Amino acid sequence: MAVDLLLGLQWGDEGKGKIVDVLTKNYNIIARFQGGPNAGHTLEFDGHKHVLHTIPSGIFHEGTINLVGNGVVIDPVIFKRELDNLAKFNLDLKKSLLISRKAHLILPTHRLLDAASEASKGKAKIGSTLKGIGPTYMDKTGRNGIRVGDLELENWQEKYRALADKHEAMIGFYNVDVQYDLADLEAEFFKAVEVLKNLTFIDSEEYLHQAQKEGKTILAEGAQGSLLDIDFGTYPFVTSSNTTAAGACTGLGVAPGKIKEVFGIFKAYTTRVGSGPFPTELFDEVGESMGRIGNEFGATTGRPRRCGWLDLVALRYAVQVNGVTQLIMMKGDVLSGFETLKVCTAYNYNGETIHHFPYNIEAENVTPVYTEMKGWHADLTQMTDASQMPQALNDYIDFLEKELEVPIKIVSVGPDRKQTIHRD
Ligand code: 2SA
Ligand code: MG
Repeated sequence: MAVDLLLGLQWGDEGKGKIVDVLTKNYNIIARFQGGPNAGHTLEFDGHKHVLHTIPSGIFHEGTINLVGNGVVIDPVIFKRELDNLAKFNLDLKKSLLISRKAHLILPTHRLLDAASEASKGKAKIGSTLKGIGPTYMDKTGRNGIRVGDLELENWQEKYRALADKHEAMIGFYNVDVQYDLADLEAEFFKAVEVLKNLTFIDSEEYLHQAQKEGKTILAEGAQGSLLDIDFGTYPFVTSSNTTAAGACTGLGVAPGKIKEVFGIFKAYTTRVGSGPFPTELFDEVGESMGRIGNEFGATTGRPRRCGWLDLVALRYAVQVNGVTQLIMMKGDVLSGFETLKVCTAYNYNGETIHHFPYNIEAENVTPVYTEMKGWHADLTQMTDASQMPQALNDYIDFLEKELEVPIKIVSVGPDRKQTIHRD
């Protein structure tokens, strides 16, 4: 049985959480493969809004198994908070939420190191979510990390102490003002670890292997977006994991040949939160209205997101790196009411027109080349069928499909589960 994959094609916040929730009925298992509590996956149904950070977005469906894969980094403190928020749903989490023993733990000192590193960079800061993501992945690749499976061993606290002490010394080296009370943070951490230990830890690669043999359907859920990938994103303004398709293989232990559909999600425009290049960013009232109408604020940090036109150079690159087989367009409803829409189809790069995503993207060397399209005025949010969509929206979609050479199968017209139009 194959594994399908769902990932963001821009700088995150494309709406992965909503679509995983919509697609969950087709799958037995939803598995997160990278990132951690830097993610904010927002789901809306029955008039309620839920933000998930580490827990996979299939959690509200009875009978679905939700797996936190080995490629994920877990902060027990935030995880406990997520569990507390789920308490009112009476879910059987011991059964429906499984955690890979090989997933790494975010320690309180990883968060402090993130803060110290950002403070030391001044204006050049990454604009991280300050959740300790970078330092935790550094300890993973530096072979110093503490993993979920270690919590089952007798001596894990010794390992913890040694690592936390080293981190404290490192924080000192940054020579910046980071205020903290480690005793308090640790008390909270150890309490949360005990809660985490009540859940089911598994050898997840083996579990997924068996599940595939039994014909179970699996959806791998990505976090952040392809342009934040540690290898293919706008480095150094990226996150510290592989957010692209390959990350699902290493983050779950699934072989490349087992991956079938790759669902690529994008917004009908573009947003970015945190620092880094963004060629189609708008600094005028158009960008401001996208942010206001689209309610563009970080789901984890509450930071306002930067907004701009759709960038097909970047999107084509993401489609290519991921091998996207089906596209899903989000937030078309936010563009309702604009007289003209612009879509970037190429870059003017150091005086030359290019169609690929270049190595060095900085405001001074990239000017987007735009194609203008007619906007639409209809309110899309009540639409349920493709036949109701205005002609200008159909033209917009046709244009994108031609440029990207991949069909757009779903158009989302609002945050609710029900505001989802399937196109065949
Ligand atoms: P980090 O914390 O080390 O991963 O930050 C590195 C960069 O990655 C960006 N990043 C994100 N971008 C968009 N959405 C993310 N999740 C939250 C959300 C973000 C929030 O869903 O809104 O609430 O601010 C996410 N996570 C990481 C980050 O902005 C840095 O540019
Ligand atoms: Mg998000």
